[in-house]
Amino acid sequence: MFFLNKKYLEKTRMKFFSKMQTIFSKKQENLDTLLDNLEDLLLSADIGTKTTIKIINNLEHRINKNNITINKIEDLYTVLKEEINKIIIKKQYDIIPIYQKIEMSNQPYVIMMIGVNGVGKTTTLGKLAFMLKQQGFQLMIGAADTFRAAAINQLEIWTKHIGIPIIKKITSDPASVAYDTLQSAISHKIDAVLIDTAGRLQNKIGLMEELSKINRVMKKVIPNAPHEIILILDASIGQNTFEQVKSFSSFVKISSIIITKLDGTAKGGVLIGIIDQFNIPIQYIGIGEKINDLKKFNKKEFIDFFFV
Ligand SMILES: Nc1nc2c(ncn2[C@@H]2O[C@H](COP(=O)(O)OP(=O)(O)OP(=O)(O)O)[C@@H](O)[C@H]2O)c(=O)[nH]1
Ligand SMILES: [Mg+2]
Repeated sequence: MFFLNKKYLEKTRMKFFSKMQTIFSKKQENLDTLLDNLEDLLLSADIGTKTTIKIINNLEHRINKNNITINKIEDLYTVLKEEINKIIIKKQYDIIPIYQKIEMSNQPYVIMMIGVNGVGKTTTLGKLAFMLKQQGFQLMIGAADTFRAAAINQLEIWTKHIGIPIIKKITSDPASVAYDTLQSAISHKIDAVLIDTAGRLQNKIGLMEELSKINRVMKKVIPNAPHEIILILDASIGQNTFEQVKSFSSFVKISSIIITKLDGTAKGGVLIGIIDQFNIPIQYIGIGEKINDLKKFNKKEFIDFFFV
C-alpha cells in the first residue's frame, strides 16, 4: 500500500496513533471517560467539531445497541473505524478522472486553480500539468495571477521545466489573461488549459469578485468554461480550511478539492471533516514540493492508513 511505503503522512498518523493507543491501552475508568478522551483526540486531529460530535454520538448509540462494555474496548476501536469509514464512503463519491474528461471534451478543457495565498496553487498546477503532459496531452498555462511579477516567474520556471507554453502579461486585469489563453488554446488545438489565479488581493471580497470575473470572461470564449474549478487547501492550516471552502463556494462552483502539504503536518484529520461537511470530492493530495508529489486521493487507503 503506497501510503505505508511512502512515509509522507507519518506525522499525522503518529500523532493520532500514539494518543489513540494511550486511550485504548490504558485502563479507562468507564466508557464515558473513554469517549471524552476520544472526543479530545478527534478534535486535536483537526477533524472538526461538527464531525467529531457526530462520530461520538454514533459511537454512543452503538455502545448501547451492541452492549459494548469497558472490558471490550477493542470492539469500540473497530466500531470507531467503521463510523469514520461510513462518513468517507458515504460522502466521497467517485469522480471521473481529469484525463477522461479531457479526452471526452471536443474543445480545450479548462481547469482553474483557486485558493487563498500560499496554499500551493501554483505548485499544484505545475504538478498537475506534469502529470497530464506525461499522459500525452497538449497543454497551455494561463498566468492569471498578474499582480506580482514573482508569481509569473514562479509559473514560468515550472512551465519551462515541463515544456508547456504559457500566456502571461503584467496587468491589473487577470481576466484578460484568461481570455487570451483560451483564445490561443483554441487556435493551437490545445487539449487542456490550466489557469493559475492570485490568492491575495486587497481583501477577501476583492479576491472573490476577481475570480467571478475571470469565470465570466472565460465564458465569452468557451461558453461552458471553466469546466473544472479546483480549490486548493493547505492541510497544515487545519480547521480554518472549512471557512475557506464556505467562502469560495459562495462565489464559484467548486468541482473538486486538492489538499496540499499533507507531508509535513499532524493535521491530516482535516480531510475527514472536509469530506463530512461538504459534498465536494477530494481529487488529489499534495505530499511534497517536488513535481511528482501529487497523488490521487484514495479513500480506502486513507482509512486503512489511520486505523491499522
Ligand atoms: N511540503 C509541501 N509544500 C508544498 C506543497 N505544495 C506547495 N508547497 C509549498 O508551499 C509554498 C507555497 O506554494 P505556492 O504554490 O507558491 O502557493 P500559491 O497558492 O500559489 O501562493 P500565492 O500565489 O502566493 O497565492 C511553496 O513553498 C511550495 O513549495 C506540498 O504538498 N507539500
Ligand atoms: Mg501562486
